[in-house]
Amino acid sequence: MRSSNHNHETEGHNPAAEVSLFPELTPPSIESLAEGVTLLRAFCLDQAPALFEAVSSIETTSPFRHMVVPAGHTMSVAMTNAGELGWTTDRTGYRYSPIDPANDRPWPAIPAVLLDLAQSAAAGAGFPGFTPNSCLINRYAIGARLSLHQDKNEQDYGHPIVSVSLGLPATFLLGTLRRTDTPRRIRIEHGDVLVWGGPARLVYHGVAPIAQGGHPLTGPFRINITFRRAR
Ligand SMILES: O=C(O)CCC(=O)C(=O)O
Repeated sequence: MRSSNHNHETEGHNPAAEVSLFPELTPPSIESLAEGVTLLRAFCLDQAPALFEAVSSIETTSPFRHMVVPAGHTMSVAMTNAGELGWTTDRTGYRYSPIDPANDRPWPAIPAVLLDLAQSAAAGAGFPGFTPNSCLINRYAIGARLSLHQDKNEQDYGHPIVSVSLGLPATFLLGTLRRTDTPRRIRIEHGDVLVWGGPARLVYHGVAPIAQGGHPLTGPFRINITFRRAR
């Protein structure tokens, strides 16, 4: 559920505020942000608790961890994976691996509720027949961020990227194919799904530091689930 912007704490201040005690459902909508970039607002709002539960089950086998990038610093975002191939980074480079380096076991399978969502969101954004085999889960605490980057570790850029957001809102930085262009700032909320592919598959993108807050489902976190066809 989307949390209300109204303040319930000022007793007798504004009778209309009572209405906000009953959270409104945001109607789903489709926004084209650029050629090949589609924002499906509130696309998975009603499934959010089941999606979060699926993330919790993955986390019991392959816990969130803060990975180290080749340049040597530790990422502020905590990550884990599901699927045949998981994205990892360490001092030696970025790669997809069938094995979780934290426990030397295969990553957990992608739960059906996540896979179905990825496929229906991709189809809704104009990419039917998407068959992801990699599901990267990013957990942002307050202040965590992801700097501007391209997703280039996949073998075939013909497949889109599907990115599901739960919990705290974020400012998504949507760049272009040129790193030097100033990215647009797009507000992404709980239940939104962003899909990019085709001519936009290699756009630079990132996430601004997560603002202070709390969410009824995820507490002090934003959870982002991205689906890719890695090979
Ligand atoms: O958290 C997000 O919204 C974006 C995640 C992302 O850019 C990535 O996993 O490459």
